[in-house]
Amino acid sequence: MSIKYEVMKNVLATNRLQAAHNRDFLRKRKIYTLNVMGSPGSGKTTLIEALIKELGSSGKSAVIEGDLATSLDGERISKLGVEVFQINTVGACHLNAEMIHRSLSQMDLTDTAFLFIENIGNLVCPAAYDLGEELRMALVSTPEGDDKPYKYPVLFRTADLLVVTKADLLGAVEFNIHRAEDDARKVRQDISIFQVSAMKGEGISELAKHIQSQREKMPKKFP
Ligand SMILES: Nc1nc2c(ncn2[C@@H]2O[C@H](COP(=O)(O)OP(=O)(O)O)[C@@H](O)[C@H]2O)c(=O)[nH]1
Ligand SMILES: [Mg+2]
Repeated sequence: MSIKYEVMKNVLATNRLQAAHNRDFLRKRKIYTLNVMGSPGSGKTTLIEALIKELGSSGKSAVIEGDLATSLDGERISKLGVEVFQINTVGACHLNAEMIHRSLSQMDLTDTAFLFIENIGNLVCPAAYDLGEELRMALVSTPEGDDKPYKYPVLFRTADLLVVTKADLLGAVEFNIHRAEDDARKVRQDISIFQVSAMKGEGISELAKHIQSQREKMPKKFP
């Protein structure tokens, strides 16, 4: 019993060290990094595409795409002309800091201002792993149901931002936006909340402005 506990503790401690190293590397280059988490189909790739376009005038973006298999999302994103690195975890249900470290060493990040990391689609495993990001973004799409922040508290407790996606479907599905927001604030009092429809372009400029302003607050000096 205690042996299993020790193993998990060591895995997370090693991940934390690697994440701190990634964070230093990225901060030194003033690259603002976002860890995008949510269920499969919650709209992660579509939101990243919309944000890259919206943020275009504020700086270059790059993307690390995490998927179990295929490079479908990586190919989608690369059509926008940005640097993309596709990771296939071959079964693992989350990205870890070592995977990000290896990706960073193979990417051209010259003049990159924003780095989006699309995590593996689920609301459980990614929560435990710091990747070295500045901002943790948790997505809930309206068709998934408003109970997700209550049912998956660990993810929302560690998230800085709740993004309710597919807001254009609010009238068509039963999703109580107040319940989702209240539950998210119960697990993380200071969570910022945005409602967007990447399909209709609604809420994207507000979210992009928030990301830009957070980047400006990044620490300027490092040891
Ligand atoms: N109605 C609606 N559908 C969306 C929106 N954003 C994404 N989708 C659709 O949701 C599906 C999954 O989107 P995708 O971005 O691939 O999700 P991911 O698996 O989380 O990366 C696709 O069919 C998208 O067209 C939105 O704002 N509104
Ligand atoms: Mg995707």
